[in-house]
This record gives sequence, structure tokens and C-alpha cells, in this order.
Amino acid sequence: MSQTTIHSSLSGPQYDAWLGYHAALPGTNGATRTAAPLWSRLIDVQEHHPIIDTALTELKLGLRKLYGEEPVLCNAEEQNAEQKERNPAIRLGTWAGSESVVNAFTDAERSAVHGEGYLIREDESLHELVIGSETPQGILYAVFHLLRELTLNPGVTSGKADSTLNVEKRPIAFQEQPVNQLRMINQWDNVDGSIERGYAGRSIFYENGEFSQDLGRIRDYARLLASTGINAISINNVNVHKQESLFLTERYLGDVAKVAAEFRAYGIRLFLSANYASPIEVGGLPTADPLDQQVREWWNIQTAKVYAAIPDFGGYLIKADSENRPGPFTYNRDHADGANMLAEALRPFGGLVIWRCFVYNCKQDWRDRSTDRARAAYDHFKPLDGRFADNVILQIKNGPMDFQVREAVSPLFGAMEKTNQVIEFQITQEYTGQQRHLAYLVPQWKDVLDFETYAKGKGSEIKRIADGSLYQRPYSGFAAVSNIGADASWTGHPLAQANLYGYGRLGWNPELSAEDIAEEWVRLTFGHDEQVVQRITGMLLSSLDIYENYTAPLGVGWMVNPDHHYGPNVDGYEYSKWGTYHFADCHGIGVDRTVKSGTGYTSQYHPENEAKYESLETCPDELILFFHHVPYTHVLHSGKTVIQHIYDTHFEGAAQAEALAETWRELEGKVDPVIFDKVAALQEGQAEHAKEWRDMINTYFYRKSGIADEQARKIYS
Ligand code: GCV
Repeated sequence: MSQTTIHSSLSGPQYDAWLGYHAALPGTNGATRTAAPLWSRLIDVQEHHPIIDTALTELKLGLRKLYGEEPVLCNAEEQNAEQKERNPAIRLGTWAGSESVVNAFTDAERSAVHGEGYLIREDESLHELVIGSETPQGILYAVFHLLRELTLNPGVTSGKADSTLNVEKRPIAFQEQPVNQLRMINQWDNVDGSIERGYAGRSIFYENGEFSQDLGRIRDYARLLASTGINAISINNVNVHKQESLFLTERYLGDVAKVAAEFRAYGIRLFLSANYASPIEVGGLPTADPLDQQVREWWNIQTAKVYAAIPDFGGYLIKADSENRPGPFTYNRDHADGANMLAEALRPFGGLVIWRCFVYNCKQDWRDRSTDRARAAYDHFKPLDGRFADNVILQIKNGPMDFQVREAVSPLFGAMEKTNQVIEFQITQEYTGQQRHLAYLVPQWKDVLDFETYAKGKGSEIKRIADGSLYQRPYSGFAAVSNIGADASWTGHPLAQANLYGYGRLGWNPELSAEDIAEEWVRLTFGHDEQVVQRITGMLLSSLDIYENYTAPLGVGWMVNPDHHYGPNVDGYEYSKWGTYHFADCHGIGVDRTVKSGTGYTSQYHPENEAKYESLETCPDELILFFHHVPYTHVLHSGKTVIQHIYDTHFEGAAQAEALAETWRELEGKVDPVIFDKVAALQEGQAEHAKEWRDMINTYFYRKSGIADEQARKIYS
């Protein structure tokens, strides 16, 4: 066994996150310790594999925490039937490695799962629980599933049954298959220890130009990720600076390999963000032209060195020709030329190129009303459909602008039939309160995934493009920018852990509801006290609407301070080069993206959606200013004018933020005191800051429009 303990440089409930298994401990949030199932004292395993060893470590830890007793390992092959009868056990293994596990399931059952999928079945008469999968990863995911289930449904307590517990009738039986193939996390960490758009402290990966020596912290992160189903990670910022360009070289490859080993133990494949201009900056070549033979050879050789150090290396994540990063445009080549060059270098090793579509003109002239940043990704990439190599995947942000609290969905989903695609979300809360405000993002991601593109008629939702089923693509999935750092709670705001957890769960199964994921996370993290569960779940589920209420209205976006993007500044980006404008004047506000009179962006959608957005009659209220420039007196479907909507939502949002703080205060003494104090301070801060947003936005639009609030509330003039 390569590992018997879980490494941690920190401890406590906020650090344990959803893997504390506190839920059923006596005295914790009112729960009593549950009776251990008979099979939980023995684990029968017959094969050796590093990931199965990890699964065993996790299983032993989880069962010990849940039931106070660490199970022992045994080998049931060596027991006769009578002994087996006396020794109930958990049996686990892969189809190839464990005959007794194979025999526990029928052929039909086994063939219903493949790869990372798994089966779990409890046999009450034999007092055993069997876990089987085609792969060791599947076993690990099944173990985390089992522990989650035992925590969420503690069953009958050792004392009298507790009616407040969420008791589910046994026997346990699960058949699971991840819906998405690639379930990836992107770190935006820099080797100096900073994190671009990081709101939870310094990097856990790097400090002062070196890799962190605290591999235990990285392992703890790997287990959090694997427990939700994550199977890939890129460990450095997509903005690859000079020093990180050396990650592909001997200078850092040994360190990268050590980090890869930590993730490998949890079934997570490591990727690197690479600098497109590496042949120049690292290799000393005069060019990075993708059609230059020397350049191609440089990538081939360098990539072979990476694989010599990390044989299961995932591949390169690339941000090219975007926000001043180098790319193929410099050489009059297109993005297919650039991506395919890297694909060629990676192909012999089974590696992937993940190429980002966040490509737009960031030196726009605000006076130019015809250029529309929202159009850019589609305009650049749609014409290239069919030109990308098989091991290239395009990574497309969920919206056409940049992770706003509300924006349309990217029309590129549904536009590229012959191209592998993954959807990119942002877990880190750059534009959604920076982990100082509460914003549970799963409902937003659900809306995007459920969006009907009509690409192949009805039933062409974005989730079916992301999971590869609509176009039957070989590669597909989810990617998201991480929200963790060295903070003791990982995420700065302890409740922001729900976003990391929710992302993983949704990547595994996009059909899970935002409500179920929220409640699941709360129960795993805080236990089963009904008041705690209801209050925190309620806070999470209302949080994004609240945030939207007091910030930029009706889908127009931005209105934040430039650079750091925190706090209100209505004109912060209005006269800038970044292409993010609201065009408010004394008559009205919004961006005309119609074909009829605007930038023509609506035509990038399939006809059903184009028609819906093109017309004021059918455009949904929440996106009206994203698609149309309207007078303040325009009447929304809600019956309110735009200006009255702005006033009402901002008064309401600030009041709701205050109510969030009050709700949390009611939980004093019912949740861990460290978490309580931290969240209490953050919620007070949010309530105060929401007032600042309210007053700045309301005053701005009152001054612009000259229209008074119907309810004559206090608006500063
Ligand atoms: C990593 C936005 C952010 C940048 C980020 C960029 C991207 O513009 O503000 O910090 O850069 O998106 O996704 O590449």
C-alpha cells in the first residue's frame, strides 16, 4: 500500500470541506452516530493499483470517521463459504482484476457501465457490499459515492431513530456513468504565487518562482476534486508569462512531474498551459510560425521531453491571439494552423490540445458602434469548423462576453458540427462578488446547459453539445476556472465551496438540479440539522438573483471598476478599449445587437433563437439590454418600465443582502464557530457593499434619465 494516511497541512471543518464526514458524528449538529452496517468492518480487495490504493485509503478514512472504527483489509478469495458468512465485507475491484466482483453482477449489468462508470450493490442476505468497475478510477468514484451516500442517508441511528434524518431504505444499489468525458479544472496560478482572478489567498502550487514543497496540500486538493468526479487539471495560468514558459523544460519538469503524481493517485490527468511563442521565448528561434518546419520540430522535441517526465501528461491548454497573448495571427495563419501544429506534437503520446475561443479585439475604439465583442468567437472560429485535428478540442466560454452575472449563451455552441468542444465556466467569482459576496453559480450553469440551440432541431441543448452526444464527437466535456487558494477554507468565502463542489457534480451529471446539489453540499458540510440545512440551502439558492438585483441590470453587464473588477463603477469600462459598453444616455440604455438596426449578432443563433432575441416582443426581460437599446420608459414583460425595474431591483437586492446576513446570524452555535465568524463578517460586508451598488446605480440612472422613482424612495441626486 503506497499511502495509508491523508496528508494535510491544515485541518478543521472548513478545510475538510464536504469530506469531513462530520454529518453523522454524535453531538454534531444534533445528529447521533449511526449504527455501522455489518459489511463496513472488512474490505476485501484482490488487486493492486495506485488508484485502488487511494480508494482504499479513502474508504478506510471515511468509514472510520462515520462509524468510529477503521475497517481492516482481507482477501475473501482465501475464505471458505462458512467464513464468508461470518465475515461480512465490502468487496471491490475491476472486471479484469477481481473474479468475485465480476461474479457479483450479471453480464448485462457489467456491460451497462464502462470506463469510469461503476456499480455498487449491497446484498443484505450475504451482508456484503460489492463495488465493481472496468477501471480503478471507477472504483475510486464509487468509493466517494458510497461515502457520500452513507453521510447523506445515515439510516437508523444506534439509539432511537431520529426522524429528522434523511433516512433512505436500503439495500444500496447504484449504477453510474459520467455524462461528460473531460471534467477539467483550470488553475490560473502564476509561479510567483499569485493567482489571476484568485480570491482565496495565494497559490497552493507555487511561491516565489518555485513549486510549493507542500505536496500534501496538493494531494488534499486532488481528493476534493476527485470526490466530485474531476478527472483533469491544468496547473498554470492561461496567460503564460516568461517564467511559466519554462515549465516545459528541465528547469521545472521534475517539479511538474511531482505534482502530476499527486493528481494521478486520484485519477486526475495533468495539463499545462503553454505559451504559443515558446519556440521564440524558450527555444531561441526567430519565429513561432505554425507552418515553419523548425518550429514544428521544436514542439515535437519539447513535447517528447514532457512525456519522458510525465508519461500520462494530458496536453496543452492554449490562449492565443487573446488579450495581448501571442498566436498564429502574427504569421497570417489561423487558429486551425496553430492548434494542428501542437496536435501533431502531442498525437504520438495520446495528448490533447485544448484551444480557447476567447479571441476578440481588446483594442477597440469605443466610438465605433459597429464592432461587437460578442460576435468575435463565432466570427473567428465558425469558418474553421472541420479544419481542426482530431486531438484538438475548442474550449468555449459559456457566454460570448466574459462570465457576467447575466449574458446570453455563446452562439458558438451549435455552430460547429465537426469540431470537438468543451464548455468553459468560471467558478472563481471574478464578476460575481469575488468570494466576498455570496453567489451560488450552479443555477446559472444549469440555465446555460439546458439552453436549446435548435442546432439539430429540438433536443439540441448545450449540455448535449458539451457531452459530445449531439455531434458524436470523440472528445467533449467541461472546463472551469478554479476558485481555490491557500485560504484555510480553500475558497475564501466558506460557502463558495458549494460552487467547486457543484461544478464537479454537474460535470458528472448535468441532470442534477441546482437545488439537490445545494442541499447535498450543505448536508455533507454542515450535517443534518434541519434549520441549518434549510437556511443555508435557501441562502445559496437565492444568492445569484440577489447579486444580480443590485448590480448591472437586465443583462447589460460590467459596470465594475476597471482591472480588479470589484465594486460598482457604471462608466468604468464605457470609454475603454475592451468592447464592453452599455451606451446609456439621457434617453435609454443597452446594446443593439439586432440584425435590423444593430451589430447583427443575433444572426449567429439558429433561426428560432435569432427570432426570439431580435424582437422586443419576445426577447426575455433579463436579457433585454444585452440585445436591445431601449428608452428608460420601455415597458418590460413584467409590466414595469426599465427605469422602474432598475430602481426596484436595486432597492430589493440591497434589502435581500441584508436579510442574508440576518439569516446567517440565526445559525450561531449551530455551525462550526470558525466558519460562523468568517461567513458572518463576509455577509455583513456584502450587505454594506450592496448598498453602495444600489446607491451608485440608482443615482446614475436618476441623473441620466431625470425620471423619479414611483415609490419616492431615497435616491441621491
Ligand atoms: C486569464 C478575463 C479576465 C482575465 C482572464 C481572461 C481569460 O478577461 O479578466 O483575467 O485571463 O478573461 O479568460 O483569458
